[in-house]
Amino acid sequence: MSQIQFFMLGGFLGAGKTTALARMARQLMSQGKKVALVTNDQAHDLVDTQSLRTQGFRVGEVPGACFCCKFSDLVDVIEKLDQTAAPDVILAEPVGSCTDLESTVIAPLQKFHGLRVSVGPLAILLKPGHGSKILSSSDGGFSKKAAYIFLKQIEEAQLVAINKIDALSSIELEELRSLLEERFPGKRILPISAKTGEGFGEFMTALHSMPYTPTQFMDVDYDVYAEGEAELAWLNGTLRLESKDSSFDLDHCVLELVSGLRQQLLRQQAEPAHLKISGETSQQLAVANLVDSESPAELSVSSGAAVPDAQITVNARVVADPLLLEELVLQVARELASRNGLILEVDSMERFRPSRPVPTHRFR
Ligand SMILES: Nc1nc2c(ncn2[C@@H]2O[C@H](COP(=O)(O)OP(=O)(O)OP(=O)(O)O)[C@@H](O)[C@H]2O)c(=O)[nH]1
Ligand SMILES: [Mg+2]
Repeated sequence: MSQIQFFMLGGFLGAGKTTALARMARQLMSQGKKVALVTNDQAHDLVDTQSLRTQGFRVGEVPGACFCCKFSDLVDVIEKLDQTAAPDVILAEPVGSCTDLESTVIAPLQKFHGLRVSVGPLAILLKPGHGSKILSSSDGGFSKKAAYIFLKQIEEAQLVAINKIDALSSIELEELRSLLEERFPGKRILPISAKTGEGFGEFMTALHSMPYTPTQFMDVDYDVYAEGEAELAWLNGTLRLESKDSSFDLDHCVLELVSGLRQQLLRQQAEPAHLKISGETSQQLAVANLVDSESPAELSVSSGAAVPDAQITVNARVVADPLLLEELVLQVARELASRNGLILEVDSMERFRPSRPVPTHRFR
């Protein structure tokens, strides 16, 4: 039996990991490979899983904590995918506020499951918006502790892909590259766009030609890491919207929700790391995103549909008090419902600060 190739693509919240994994999967599948994906986040009801499954991919999910703290769940998901889908390649997306992945996930996978799984290099996507601020020593809207996670992700990566170059001028890209080279000399850097595919061929070639090479394992101050993670409050909500008369525009609805929340967060000076809101029916999916306070809300998955009702899922990571975040989400949803003649029901609302990461394994 040939080994399953396992690639993990890290990077900060909203860097474009899910978008890139979908493109990677499509590219590998067009070469005749069987591909499965694994999503991971601190809570349940993940917009990423929904979005990838709607695109037709085989997706396993590790919800409830990061891969490092749920290592055996990750292994179970890999085994299940192996039995049910026999993939040649598994692409995995860790939580965007997670670091120390080499010593807690990559090296343990290789040591304990290296016969079945061939582990690729740890690659990350660099998020330009927050990245250029943090690398040029401003806080980027976060405290130094959350910025610490951002920098540690870069430090441990074998390959750093500057994503979203379609949205950067050549001067902005060169500035970002110089900041990276100055701070992390010798790091392999590639510019890509997960959205348009620019630079993707080189990125895929690099991933395949760079075997995972164990390092000394970087130092991580888990007190700072834990406080940085906790700063980024989680909110996971599921709501139902139903039209009082006929139907409503699903794309417009999720976009309006994200834009409304953006206004509220700006007012509160609460920096969003990534806010995702999906609208789903049995047939349709729309997803709107907000990746920082300076960018507008945008639609990443469009349904083009008018629907009588929909389930709305909110996944938010924001520097804010979780209770305030919940209040703002409910306020914006109520306002949207009353403006558009919709009935709003709140099915579930979970909000918390992620607890301290306690990895199952931590190789030193
Ligand atoms: N312009 C541009 N936008 C992109 C690109 N890649 C991703 N995006 C957008 O960035 C937003 C976040 O993308 P995701 O793929 O969900 O990011 P992620 O890293 O998976 O986010 P988390 O799972 O929350 O950590 C979405 O609105 C995407 O459409 C890109 O190459 N260019
Ligand atoms: Mg994602």
